[in-house]
Amino acid sequence: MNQTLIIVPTVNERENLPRVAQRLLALPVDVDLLVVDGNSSDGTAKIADELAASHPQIHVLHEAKKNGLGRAYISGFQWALERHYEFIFEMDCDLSHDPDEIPNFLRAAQNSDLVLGSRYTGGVRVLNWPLKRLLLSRCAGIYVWLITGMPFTDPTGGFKCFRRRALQAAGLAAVQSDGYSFQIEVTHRLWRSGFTIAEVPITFTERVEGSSKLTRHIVLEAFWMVWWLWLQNCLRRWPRP
Ligand SMILES: Nc1nc2c(ncn2[C@@H]2O[C@H](COP(=O)(O)OP(=O)(O)OP(=O)(O)O)[C@@H](O)[C@H]2O)c(=O)[nH]1
Ligand SMILES: [Mg+2]
Repeated sequence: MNQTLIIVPTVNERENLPRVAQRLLALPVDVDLLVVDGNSSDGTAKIADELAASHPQIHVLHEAKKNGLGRAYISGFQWALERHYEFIFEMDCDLSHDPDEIPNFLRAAQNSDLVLGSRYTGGVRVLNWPLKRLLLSRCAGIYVWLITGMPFTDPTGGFKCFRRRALQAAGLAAVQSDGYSFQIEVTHRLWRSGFTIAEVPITFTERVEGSSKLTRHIVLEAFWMVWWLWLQNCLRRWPRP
């Protein structure tokens, strides 16, 4: 068993999953892959099972239904904590996140509890997004900072690496949200408890295959969740002393 686990949630990622798996297995560092499939209707789960049957580094969790990104990651994190993984990644299965950037995260994770991939640190690195999506993402980051004080440039991003100790302390059972809000909530729980969080620059590319699962509900959930997080931190805009 490797020290590093890449958790990849999937809903209808038939075209992308084999490519993601192949890119991960070709990395210069050894990693395991956990696919958490939300009952895809396009055969993704079968592809995942076939990949797992031929590669001992690949594992699959099958959810009974599409439960949202947050639930998928929480199942994946619990699976990882029941085993001995030290570096536990979140990564999308749409190739928006470049697997070749994983070694940069691992380097930063030597001295951090959580490493966030950021599209916006030191300039904007987003390819093929409409201006509307880019503005939504940038405004979300500024909004999170204004309300909660959390100073990261890309708090809604979903390419990140947790150290085992951070996930153990994150109180996953109490996490409420999905989608972008899930990303903000888990990072906020660690930030307000004083964990060390680093950002590494990433380049984000709009998906070519499959379709986005972003909905209006996901955006609204994040809008309100930010206020709830500020309340949970006793109206403080800084970590607990
Ligand atoms: N298991 C599971 N996976 C999901 C669910 N919703 C989305 N995913 C997967 O989570 C990853 C991120 O979803 P995307 O649709 O790319 O959403 P996004 O990255 O927030 O939005 P875009 O920027 O538009 O791509 C993809 O690999 C999806 O297949 C879900 O409810 N359950
Ligand atoms: Mg995506």
